[in-house]
Amino acid sequence: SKKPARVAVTGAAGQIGYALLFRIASGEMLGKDQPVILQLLEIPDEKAQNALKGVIMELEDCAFPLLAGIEAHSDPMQAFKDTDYALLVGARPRGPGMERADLLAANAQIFTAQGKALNQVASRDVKVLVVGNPANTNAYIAMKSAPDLPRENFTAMLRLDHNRAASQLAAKGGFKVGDIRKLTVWGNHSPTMYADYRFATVDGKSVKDAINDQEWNKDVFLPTVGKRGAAIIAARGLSSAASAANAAIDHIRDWALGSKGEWVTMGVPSNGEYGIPKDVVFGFPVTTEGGKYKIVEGLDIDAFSQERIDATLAELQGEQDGVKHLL
Ligand code: NAX
Repeated sequence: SKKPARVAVTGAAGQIGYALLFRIASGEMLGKDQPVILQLLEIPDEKAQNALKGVIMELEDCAFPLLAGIEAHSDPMQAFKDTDYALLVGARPRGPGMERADLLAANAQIFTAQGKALNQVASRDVKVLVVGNPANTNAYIAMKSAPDLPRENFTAMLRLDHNRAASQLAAKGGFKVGDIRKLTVWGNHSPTMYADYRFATVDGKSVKDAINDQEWNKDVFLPTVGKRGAAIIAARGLSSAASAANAAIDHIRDWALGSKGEWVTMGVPSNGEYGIPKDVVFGFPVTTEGGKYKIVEGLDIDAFSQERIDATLAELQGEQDGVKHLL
């Protein structure tokens, strides 16, 4: 049987963690033949560590055949030791009266420390997914703090936005959601993201032509996808967790096991594609194969799309400028 993969998850006692860990342990992320060792990180706070113990008890009680080990940690240097995958879910949420700059600074501290720890102790091939917000900027900070690891191994989660967009399109066009191909979301994981279905197809036919409604795109689709997180908070009283965990599973599964030629959306450091400055962690359409992703190049960017891409890029650069002095 296969050698177990080491999977580190931060924020493991949080709500996304609770929706995520059981699916990783059951083989939904890395395959039904791939044993995993979970290396779980929580803050040292007693309440968080106790909650983590409870989650671990439940993981044990599932008797997952693929779960080859579980570790609880409060120090990233231990949690990231030899890890093959790092899902950075834990982050500092915005507290009452907290300014945006404070939020960026608090997260910069977390992701600088975690980037440094990954740099020192993780597998040299570690695949990193940042879920904790602001996800793109946190991924950028971790990447910059880990100069000895390949920069392309640091990614941010745009997959929830991608999946939300797919679901809205399916409802509008009467498609099966699983039949939609070549959809993407450009930019920042924030309401400025640009979900783009100009290239999307169902059974080889254009989704844009089938819907043929630019007003709906601009006035309904983009705001609905962009504000979906807020709509879920308003309805549930809690932020999206199961759908976020599901997107994290999709992201890593496709990266590790391949997308078989299909496009998926990942937030990845730019190499200059589409005029996005190098190293900005940006949502792009990618295809994946053999554990590597490749940005889909050569797509036509029309005036409307360029405007949207510029806006989400400007927001991201503002975030990056806000943390540069901390790196
Ligand atoms: P919770 O507050 O339920 O859980 C977060 C957990 O992280 C807590 O248990 C906390 O103790 C822990 N934590 C905080 N700092 C840590 C650190 N330095 N090291 C280890 N653990 C730490 O939040 P949850 O709902 O699980 O959301 C987690 C993060 O995902 C948030 O930042 C949230 O904004 C972000 N999201 C990102 C999404 C995306 O698409 N990229 C969508 C969903 C979600 O909103």
